[in-house]
Order: sequence, then structure tokens, then C-alpha cells
Amino acid sequence: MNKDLEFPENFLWGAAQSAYQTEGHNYNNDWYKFEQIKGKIKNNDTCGAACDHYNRFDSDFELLSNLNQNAHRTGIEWSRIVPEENEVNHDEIEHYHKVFESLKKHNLTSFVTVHHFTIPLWFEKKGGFLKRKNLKHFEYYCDILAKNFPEVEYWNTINEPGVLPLMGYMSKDYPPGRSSFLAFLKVYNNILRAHGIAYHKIKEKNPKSQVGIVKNVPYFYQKFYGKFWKKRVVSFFDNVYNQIFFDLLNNGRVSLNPLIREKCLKGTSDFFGINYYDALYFKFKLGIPYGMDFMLPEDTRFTQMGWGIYPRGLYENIMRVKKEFNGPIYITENGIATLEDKERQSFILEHLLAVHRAIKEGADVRGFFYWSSMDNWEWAEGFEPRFGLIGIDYETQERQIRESAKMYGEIAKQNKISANLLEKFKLNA
Ligand code: IFM
Repeated sequence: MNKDLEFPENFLWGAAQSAYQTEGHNYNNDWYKFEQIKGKIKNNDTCGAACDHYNRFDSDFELLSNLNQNAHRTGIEWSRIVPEENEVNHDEIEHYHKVFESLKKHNLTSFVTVHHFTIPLWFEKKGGFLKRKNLKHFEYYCDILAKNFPEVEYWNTINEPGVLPLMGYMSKDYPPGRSSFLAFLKVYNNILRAHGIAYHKIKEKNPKSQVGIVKNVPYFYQKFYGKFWKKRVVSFFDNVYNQIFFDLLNNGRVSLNPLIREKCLKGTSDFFGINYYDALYFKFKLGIPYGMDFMLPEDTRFTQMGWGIYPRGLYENIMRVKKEFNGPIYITENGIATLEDKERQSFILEHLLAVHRAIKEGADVRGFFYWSSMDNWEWAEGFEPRFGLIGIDYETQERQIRESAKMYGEIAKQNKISANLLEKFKLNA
């Protein structure tokens, strides 16, 4: 028999998005350039006007607030604020002031991301994050944000620090489309340093803002690996991709990566943001790992992205962060790309159950942000995947409130998942 599942008082219920994926009309960064190359993006889509959120942010926030959300995660586009080296665009600073005012007006607690994959073209020309000496330009950008936006309540430094190095410098799926292990390592290291820079710059000017890292924590599914050797391999990759962040925040050094030993990274997160989507497993031939897949047990359901749905991984990840990181946790992204909104509703409920279980077992989770507030630009996958609580018609820019948005809004309003809802979806806590 199900009971209502209450969430802690003052729990933040929101949705997440990034600047580039929703704003539209961004023509001065590496992604814009990358999209113009035929074959790089699915269906040769280009981001263009995206959701035209740049012009519609106020009415979009009104929709989210009417859906009972009380927090919102968005981002700032670096190439708007610093369009050329050492040049600040004050009109764009004004624009983002209006964005944050609008969040406030709609009672949405602000979570703002400093860096979410895109870099200005001038920064790319200088070698981007590949060159350590370029970090001074990132510092300049952070300084401008810190000086100009004291109204932001929560800052996210770098969105998913491992993704740009991996997708841009190993798998070639993101700009600059390279494949070099050495470049990957350098960029990874510099992005971790950039996280430290953003943290210190913002705290120096706004000691009261809460600043934290947002890390995608894929769950490396272990069940298939009976053999000692395979287990070691999986845990090695888990260390490289996940564990190093805890070492970094706890000790300012990364044992697996001797290049990173910087005291200034110690303690640089007031909270830990978890992005969670899926579980992965390694494929082995003759004991040698040769690839990764999303497939899990036979009854696994898949998303439009081909990702296997595994809510338990979110629970496991929260419990791991609880053990390794001493501070509040926010689920800064969790969501599904699907054309079936019923599937989105189940996904949300199943993952919220996982969050609730972790809270019940002592995890200090203070908020949940569904990815994404609205359908948007899904990088190399273009516009095909539909992640949104709000559907977008890209021809007309019409917004369509999905049933999942209303269901999520009811949960947010009541600050609980009702027993009736669980029954309706045949779920047990
Ligand atoms: O759309 C992305 C987002 O930019 C970062 N996290 C994962 C999302 C879904 O792929």
C-alpha cells in the first residue's frame, strides 16, 4: 500500500536549460561555426533561432512559474558578454539583468551556469581550453560576471567538465572535432582549473552566493562483471570519470592524474550538482575493453537518445556523493528525450522515487531540476530529441504545455508525490 511521499521543506522544484540551447541568435561561438560544416549535426540542423528564448524569456518564466516551479537553472552565453578579446558588451549585461529580474519576479530561485560547452570564436582561435595560458581570458569573463551579477543566488561553474574534453577532443562529436588523447588530457585539466577560477572569482566578489560544480555522473553498471580483472577495468574508468572530482574537491589533487595538483581546487564547491541520465556498461573481447554501451538487462526501456533508463543509478549516485562530499546536493539535470509524454511522466516519477529514497536514507538533496524546461537544441543531435516539459513548434515558436509538465507541477505544488499518482502509474515506493 503506497503512502504520500513528502519532500523536505523548502525543496527546490525547477527545470534546467542552457543559454545556447534555447536563446537562439548566437553567431559568435564555436558551435555556430561547427554547425555550418555539413555532416556534423544530425539532419544538418543549425541552431539558428532555437526557442527564441532570448526574446521570450519573460513569458517562458511565467509559464514555468504558473506550473508551480520555484527555481530555475539557466546560463549565460560567454560570447555575448565578451564578444571580442577584452571587450565587454554592456547591452548584453543589461539583457541578463532583465533575465534575472524576471526570474525574481516569477519567484524562481536562480541557478546560473557560467560555462556550458560553448566558447567565443576569438577564444577558439587562440586555442581555447587547450592552452593553459588562455585561462586568463576565462578569468576575465568570470570577473565580469562576478562584478555585474550579485543578484544570482546559485552559480554553476562548469557544466559537466568531462564532456567537452571527451566529445570535442576524443570522439570528435563537438567542436573542435579533434581526436587526441593528449589534447583531451590537457583540456580536461584546464577545465578543472577553470572551475577553480570561477569559484574563487565569484566568491571573492559575492561571498554569499552559493557556487558549485555540476557533474554528469554516469552510472557504470557493474553487474555483468563477475571477473576480478573486468571489475578493475570498470572501476579504473569510473575513477577517471567520476571519482577524481571528489579527490579534487576534498584534497585539491587528483591521484590518477598527476598533472592536477592544485591546492586552489580544494573546497571549491558549496554544493554538488548531479546530472544523471543513464547507466553504461563496458564491452570486452578477450578481457580487453573495446567500447561502451547503454544496454542493460533485457527489459530496459530506451530514450530517443538511445540511453537505457535506470532510475536506481540516480539513487546510487546520490548515495555515493553523500559519502564522498560533505555538503548539499542538487539534482541539476535529469530528464528524458521522448515522443511519448506518458513515458516522460513515468521517467520523472521513477527518478523522483530514487531521490526520495536517498533523502529518506539521509542524503541532503535540496532540489531537483528536470532537463529540460522546453524542447531545445540537443547539440550534435540537432532538434530531433524532445526533452521538454514544454513542447516547441520550431516553425511558429508556439509553446505547448505537456501533461508531464502539469504532473510535475502538481508534485511541486504539494511538495510530495501522492499515493494516488503512484497507484496510477503502478509504482511502489
Ligand atoms: O542537452 C544536454 C545538456 O546540454 C547537458 N547535459 C545533458 C543534456 C542532454 O543530453
